[in-house]
Amino acid sequence: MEIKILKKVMSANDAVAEEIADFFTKKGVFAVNLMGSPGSGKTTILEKTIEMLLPDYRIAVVEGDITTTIDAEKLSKFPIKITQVNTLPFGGDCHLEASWIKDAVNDMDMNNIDFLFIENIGNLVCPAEFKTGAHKNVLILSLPEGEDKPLKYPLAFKVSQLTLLSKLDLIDVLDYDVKKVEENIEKVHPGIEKILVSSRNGSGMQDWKTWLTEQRKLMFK
Ligand SMILES: Nc1nc2c(ncn2[C@@H]2O[C@H](COP(=O)(O)OP(=O)(O)O)[C@@H](O)[C@H]2O)c(=O)[nH]1
Ligand SMILES: [Mg+2]
Repeated sequence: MEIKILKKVMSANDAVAEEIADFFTKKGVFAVNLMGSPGSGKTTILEKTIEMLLPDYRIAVVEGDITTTIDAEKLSKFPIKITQVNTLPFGGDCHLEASWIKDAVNDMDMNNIDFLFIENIGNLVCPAEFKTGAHKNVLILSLPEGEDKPLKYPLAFKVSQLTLLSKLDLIDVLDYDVKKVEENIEKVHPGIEKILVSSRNGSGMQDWKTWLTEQRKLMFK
């Protein structure tokens, strides 16, 4: 019985996700869902990404957090549209549901927007289970989290099209094996793209920008 209810919830979410994905496609909005642990560097990457994409592209952001508007405030210095979604009023959920994204974008004028970035709630479990309507899922795994996380949290990697391995600048102080983490990612999602980045020293950030702009072109060619 319980399983039946869960399936219903999931399929209802999938239906809304499909509806808003179509809406984004019709509007020419390329929507990217950023997932990762708390502190993996999602907001900092978003900040650097917005800096790289402005003024050539028009940007909107949906910021997800259980509570607070801290991340949205960090991004408020940019000439972009931002809507904060807090899940505390809905019971403090650890993921964003498609219907909340729908409400959030209904509050923004999505005409003349090139990129929508969704910063999902920080964790490697629940966000992977709920489609948001984004065209692409990007998983951000920071080096300090360890090489084994793809094996422990496989779904987040399976549902993503790109892994950003973040905080590359810390590699020398960590006893970190890039080859090992890449092998572990390959085990759970063979062929997934991977880019090593650092928001601190900018390495890999041009490759990430190229990925975004190329994927957008492919979507709307
Ligand atoms: N060394 C280093 N620290 C970073 C990098 N990116 C983010 N941080 C730091 O990691 C912490 C968490 O970053 P934040 O962007 O808030 O992560 P979020 O919780 O995933 O949004 C902050 O103290 C950032 O300054 C990076 O590339 N290198
Ligand atoms: Mg954040």
